[in-house]
Amino acid sequence: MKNFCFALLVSLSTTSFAASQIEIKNAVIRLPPPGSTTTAMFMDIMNNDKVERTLEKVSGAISDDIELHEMAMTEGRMTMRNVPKILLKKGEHTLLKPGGLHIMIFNLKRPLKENEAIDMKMDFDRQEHVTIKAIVKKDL
Ligand SMILES: [Cu+2]
Repeated sequence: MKNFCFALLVSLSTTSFAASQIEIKNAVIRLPPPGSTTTAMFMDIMNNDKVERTLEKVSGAISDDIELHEMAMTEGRMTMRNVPKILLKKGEHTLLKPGGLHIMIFNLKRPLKENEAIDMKMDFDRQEHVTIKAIVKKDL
């Protein structure tokens, strides 16, 4: 039993080492106004890897309709649009924030509550998947 536990510990620490190349902090979801089923998620993604990485997909039980978005100038107006992936430069923080890159959540399946923690799955290149908890916050 002792050996088994040791082996388990080693394999767990290997997994967390591999996942730690991408570090996600301050993941938050904006509390939508009552009746609204659309919102956005923001966070700080640090790429500690020696190469450029990409965020490819975000999913979660709260919605089947989640997109990666960027803000862009179109005919003199700031608009948002869907992008296939978000580039994460090596050794840099990529900030997803209001008015910039963000994760758009449409068709929420249930109302969110302030300060609740929502499990979200982030899919990166090289088949790397990270599950995070995003906190629902008012006034983002
Ligand atoms: Cu958007």
